[in-house]
Formats: sequence, C-alpha cells, structure tokens
Amino acid sequence: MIKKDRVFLVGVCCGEKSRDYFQETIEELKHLAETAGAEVINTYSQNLKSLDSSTYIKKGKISEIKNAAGQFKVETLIFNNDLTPSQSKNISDLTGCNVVDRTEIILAIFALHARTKQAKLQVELAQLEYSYTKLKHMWKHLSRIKGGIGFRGPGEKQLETDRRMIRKKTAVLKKKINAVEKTTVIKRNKRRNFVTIALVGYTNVGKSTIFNKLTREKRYIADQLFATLDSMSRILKLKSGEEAVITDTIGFIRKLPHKLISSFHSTLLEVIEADLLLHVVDISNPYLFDQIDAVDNVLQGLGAADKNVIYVFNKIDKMQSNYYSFLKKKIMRTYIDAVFISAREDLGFERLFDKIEEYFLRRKVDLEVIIPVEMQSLISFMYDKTEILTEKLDRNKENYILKVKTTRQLYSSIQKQIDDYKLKQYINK
Ligand SMILES: Nc1nc2c(ncn2[C@@H]2O[C@H](COP(=O)(O)OP(=O)(O)OP(=O)(O)O)[C@@H](O)[C@H]2O)c(=O)[nH]1
Ligand SMILES: [Mg+2]
Repeated sequence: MIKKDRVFLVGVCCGEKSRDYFQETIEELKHLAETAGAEVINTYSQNLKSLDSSTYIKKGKISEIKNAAGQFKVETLIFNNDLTPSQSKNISDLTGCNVVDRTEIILAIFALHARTKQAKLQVELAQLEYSYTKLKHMWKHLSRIKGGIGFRGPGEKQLETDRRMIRKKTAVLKKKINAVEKTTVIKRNKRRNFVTIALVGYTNVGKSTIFNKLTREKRYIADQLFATLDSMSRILKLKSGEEAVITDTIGFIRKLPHKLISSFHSTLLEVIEADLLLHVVDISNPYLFDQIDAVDNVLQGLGAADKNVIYVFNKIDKMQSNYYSFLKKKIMRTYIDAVFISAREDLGFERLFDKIEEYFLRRKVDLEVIIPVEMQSLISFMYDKTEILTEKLDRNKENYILKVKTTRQLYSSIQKQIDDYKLKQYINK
C-alpha cells in the first residue's frame, strides 16, 4: 500500500454563517483531503474577527501547529480557504510544512481523477493558470517590498521568466484542448434534434448512480468528491416513445475555483445547452439548502440559471422516517414539483419518469395541424392560444394547414376536436 500523506487541516471561522456551518466546511475539507489520498491527523481551527494578512492565522497558532507537526510527523497543512502566495510562503517558512489551500486541494483531486485526454488537459490548464495568478500576486508583493521605481531584484526577474514560461505552456495546452474539442462538437451536432437532459448537483450526491439506473450504464461511482470529471451521454427512452439524450457530468462545490469552471467549459457545455436539468440533491446532508445555493451559483456563472429544472432529492433511504416526512413537507413548499428517490434502493423512479414525461408534454414544439375550413372557432382558438408560424389553404380549399408552436398537451386536445368533428361528418353522411 502506498504510504498516505499525513496532514493537518487548518480553518478559520471568520464571518461565516454559523459555527455549525463552519464545522460543515471543515468536514467537507476532510472529505476533500481524504479523496486526495491524505490521512488527516488533526484539525486546528481558530475564531477570528479579522484574518492575519501575513500568516492568515495568528502567530501563536502557527507555533502550536509547528510543534505538533514535528511530534506527529506531519509534513502538509491543508487550509479551508484560499491563501495569498505570501501567506502560503510565510506559513511554510514558519512551520517547515508544505502549505496547500482549498483551490489547490480541489485541483489536486481533479488531477488525480482525470481519466480522459480532454479532462487531463483541462486540469493541467487550470493548474497552470492558478499558479500564474499566484505568481502574479507574488510579483506584486515582491515589487512592494523591494520598492523603488525601476528596481529589479533577482527574484523578480525569475518570476518574470516563470510567468513567460507559463504563458507559453498555456498557449500550447489551449491549442491541444481545441483540437480534442473539435471532435466533441461534431458529436454534439449529431444529436441536435434530440431533447437534452443534464444531471447537475453538488459533488457526491449520486448523479452517476442515477445516470446508471436510468440508462443501465456502468459509470464509476464512489464515495469521493469529484469521482466524475468527464461527460457521458446516453439515449433515454420514455414510456411515450419519445427519446432524449441524458448527460452525466462533473459535480459542483461551494467556491468552485473559477479557473476550473473556465477550463472545463466545453465539458460543461452539455449543461449550458441542455433543455432540462435534473438538479440532484443529497437529502441526507444537513446542509442541503446551502448545497442547492452553491449549485445555483455555479449555474448562474455558466449562464444556465433560467433553465427548466426538476429537483431530485436522492438518498431518502438514509433518512429516519419522522424527520423525512417533516423535511419533505418543508422542501415541497419551495420546490413544488420535487421528486424524492433512492438511487441505491431503486425507490421513486416512477415519479421521476412521470415528471420528465410531463416536461415533454409542456414543452413547446413546432407541429402541423390540418383544420377543416368550417371549424372557424377552432381556428380563432389557435390564433389565441398558439403561436402561428405559417398558414395556407390546401389545394381543394377544404382545409387550413397551420404550422404552429405549441405544447403537445394542447396539440392532443386540438387534434381530438378535429377527429371528433370528422367522425360526426362521416356519420351524418
Ligand atoms: N445511501 C445511499 N447512497 C447513495 C445513493 N445514491 C448514491 N449513493 C452513494 O453516494 C456516493 C456518491 O455517488 P456518485 O453517484 O458517485 O455521486 P456523484 O454525484 O456522481 O459524485 P461526483 O461525480 O463525485 O460529483 C456513492 O458512494 C454512492 O454509492 C442513495 O440513494 N442512497
Ligand atoms: Mg459522478
């Protein structure tokens, strides 16, 4: 077995929503650290009114950590927030430990889990761009210390060389990513005629498990954060005979590094372009509403906030029954159409399918309707309730041929009226 990195977690509770919320972010950091292959030996937290600009936490805490690190043979500290480059460096100098911030640990997991060529390139790009930003700050910091217009210290020169190298590498990576993406664009164009559904949600809520159940696929599932880093699409057959394309992709997290979002933009295109989102939520997580907000924030950043959404509350098997009924009622006050399922125990999928089917019925599509000219009231009804795209008479001037944009639901009822009318005509003949 590979020896695991022994680490300490370090967090500061400063202006957070509550102590409980802070605790939850620490639990999440622990899960992140373990997913990255580390063994968490201890956690150090501090309540602060304001952060220490040079060392993030107070010097007293730093020496406590330094002593403990020596005693427990810990070489890495993982922080529950992002640090400035000078803070990282100062803490590292004072403790003798490697210092990793929240964005870096997330990037490390992405690097570890990237399997496809595209994902590997995208992570590499995000890592490069993050180190570029850090170097930029470092450069600013150095110029501030050394001061003096035109002063060029040796460190500064080195940084400039590093930055130039990163810029070059970034350009090469972007080119490679573009080449890989071209093939994806072709694939996507092929399925433009399908209705597309994307599974979205906080990381580890069960998106891939649901995808596998819906499509009988065998996607990788794990109690890890960011188990999925690529997108996979499959055809989903509905009872009505309709077919849709459903996609499983990357999970989100609060404060998802911006560089990752931009590097994974093409993977997330499936979300951006989807007709319908299934927003999966882990109902057993005490912070489910915060997680919903975090996902909504990322969706907003992607310009996908105003899409049709079905909220799918998963893992109901983990809930104690009294609390479940209480929470379900509470949820349904806000999310009226919510669906409650257990992907593991195969519960609630019937209703999920019904909701998807309902969406298909409500969705506006272009349809053709042939109406006998005598049915004047139906024609005015059509003008009232649907969007008429084109209108013409057939050759014998017996029927109007209308191309309209409307829902399948309304279309069915219109078609029924026409059929009834024709039947009556036939009987009366
Ligand atoms: N108890 C319970 N566990 C579940 C259920 N659905 C999924 N899980 C577990 O939750 C963990 C995460 O499942 P995944 O399907 O990998 O979750 P994901 O949302 O795709 O996660 P990422 O790809 O990492 O963002 C796994 O350990 C699953 O076995 C469920 O209905 N009940
Ligand atoms: Mg997944």
